[in-house]
Amino acid sequence: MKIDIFTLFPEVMLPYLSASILGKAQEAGLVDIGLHNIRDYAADRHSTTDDEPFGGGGGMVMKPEPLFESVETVLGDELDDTRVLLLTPQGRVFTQAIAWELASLRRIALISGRYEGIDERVREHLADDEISIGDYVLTGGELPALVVADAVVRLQPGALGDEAASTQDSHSEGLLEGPHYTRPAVFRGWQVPEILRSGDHAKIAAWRRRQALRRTFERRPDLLEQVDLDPEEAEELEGRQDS
Ligand code: JD8
Repeated sequence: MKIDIFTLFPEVMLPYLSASILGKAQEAGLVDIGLHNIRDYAADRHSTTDDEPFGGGGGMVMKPEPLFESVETVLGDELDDTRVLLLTPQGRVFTQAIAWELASLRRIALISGRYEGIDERVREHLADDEISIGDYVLTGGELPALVVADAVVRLQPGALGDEAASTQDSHSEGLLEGPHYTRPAVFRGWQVPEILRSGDHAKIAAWRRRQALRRTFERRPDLLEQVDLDPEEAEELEGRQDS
């Protein structure tokens, strides 16, 4: 898969892209991430990328020309075969389902904006889709682009070690994870649940499933609507409503 990122701050994104799972996946040849400085595609002597808003008001607006020029130059005749995504607070909220959808594409482009806003013609005529990573306000689209890249790259086949297999299996998908423990078995008097040390793998799997269901029910009941529960599980959670 190929991911191109367009930003005014490639130097702040590079260290994270080079380290982490994103760096490993690139070294393994699972993904090729291109970083492009939008300023390099500004036409004027001062490489201007922002300007005052038509109609007045505070703040600056990102100019359309450097954005169109950078994306069209880098993508060339692949523009039509690339999903161009704009990261903005007005986008549809990023979910694991969107991550899976993007992970299946051959090529995506992520546009990270800055300033108070982006010229509307970028939304209308350059981007295919607009994504927000959540309902809080950041100063720019760099962190959102890294978040999307991370979530998408870890879904590439072979991107993680064996640990991936267990968290990507359909069984636990859509649920919050239950508790995890490691050594020591007793820490400051706090015991690891006996069942996890019993060696009974069937019982352990059943316990983990119940823990995940309970935690999801307590903290994120909205998530359960998307999860396939078997009849016994549904009945047990039903019973919890009154307890
Ligand atoms: C891109 C500029 C800052 C946004 C005025 C200054 C995403 N979930 C998210 N929260 N925030 C962003 C985001 C914020 C951005 C830009 C993404 C470009 N800003 C602006 C509007 C209000 N501030 C985001 N994805």
